[in-house]
Amino acid sequence: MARLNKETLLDWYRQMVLIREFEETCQQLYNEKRITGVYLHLYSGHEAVGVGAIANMEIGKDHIITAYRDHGIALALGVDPNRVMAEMMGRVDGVSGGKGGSMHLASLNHHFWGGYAIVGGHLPLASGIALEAKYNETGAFVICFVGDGATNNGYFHEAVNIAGVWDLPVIWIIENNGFGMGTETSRAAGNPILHERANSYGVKDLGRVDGQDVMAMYEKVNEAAQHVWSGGGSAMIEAITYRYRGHGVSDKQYDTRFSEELEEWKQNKDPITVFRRQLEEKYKDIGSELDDIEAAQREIVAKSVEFAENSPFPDTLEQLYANVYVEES
Ligand SMILES: Cc1ncc(C[n+]2csc(CCOP(=O)(O)OP(=O)(O)O)c2C)c(N)n1
Repeated sequence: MARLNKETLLDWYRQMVLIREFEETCQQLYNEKRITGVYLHLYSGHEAVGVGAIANMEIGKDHIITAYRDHGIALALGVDPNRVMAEMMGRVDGVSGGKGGSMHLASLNHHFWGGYAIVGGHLPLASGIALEAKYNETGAFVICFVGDGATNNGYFHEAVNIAGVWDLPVIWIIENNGFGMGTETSRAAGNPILHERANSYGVKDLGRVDGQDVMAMYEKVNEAAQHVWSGGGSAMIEAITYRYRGHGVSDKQYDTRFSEELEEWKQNKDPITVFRRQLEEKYKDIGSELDDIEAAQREIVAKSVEFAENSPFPDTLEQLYANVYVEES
């Protein structure tokens, strides 16, 4: 369990601000055609979910895997923002050599296994990674993020079931942001209380958590980690959160279609504002420290853009084929 002292809490604040700043910069770069492609799925609004969950991990020991809304996860793990931004721009210094782009971030050192574009496709991998950890008795667990929409995909049911059968050490975190693309959760799920699906597969159902509150998120995932550490196997959490941007950058209708609801979340439940308020209540005169943190993150993101733009595209044959095929031995 992390020591919840001032230093730790400030670090969580730093991570959340870094993610927001990074994502909003990516949106701007996309508008300016400095980041290209059809897909770019931003994490703005979800920051407390990723940061609160990851705070429970021993980085480099425990494992983590997610879908295509992956930039915030990489940053919260401590992957270098320069290399993440370079990947956004398809440059050779990107974390995946510029060949993965926004949806395929990964980092071996951080045990961050991606970044998957196929909805639900990463879920069986989560169970597989957990099987390795259990078989080799590494003591590691796997955090697997899954969107509300992806819980309706067959992979979800197969992967959670096998995790239930074999008591695999996976913490399933459903990021329920209310939408799968433009479809509201309640219109796509027969039972929209998504965490209850755990019960069908013998997985510990830890219920819902306020995904806008990083402290609540940290504590809930800690409860899941205790369950896994005690040998109880898999656990499931449903984090209620909200997506500030459309499904991806090419989703042009979202802001106008849901403007009132969106504004309500931004005004009253923003994860960074909520946490700032909590910190200001706990520590007197912390305001200027928080302002300094914000300015520093703006600077880091601005530098990452510079770094990325100075990095070349992968255009030699060696660069293009590297890490694509495994050579037969
Ligand atoms: C197998 C498959 N089916 C459909 C799609 C198209 N698609 C991409 S994202 C998405 C919605 C997923 O929503 P959710 O799991 O709630 O994640 P969120 O985008 O809200 O984070 C769909 C249908 C896909 N990529 N893969």
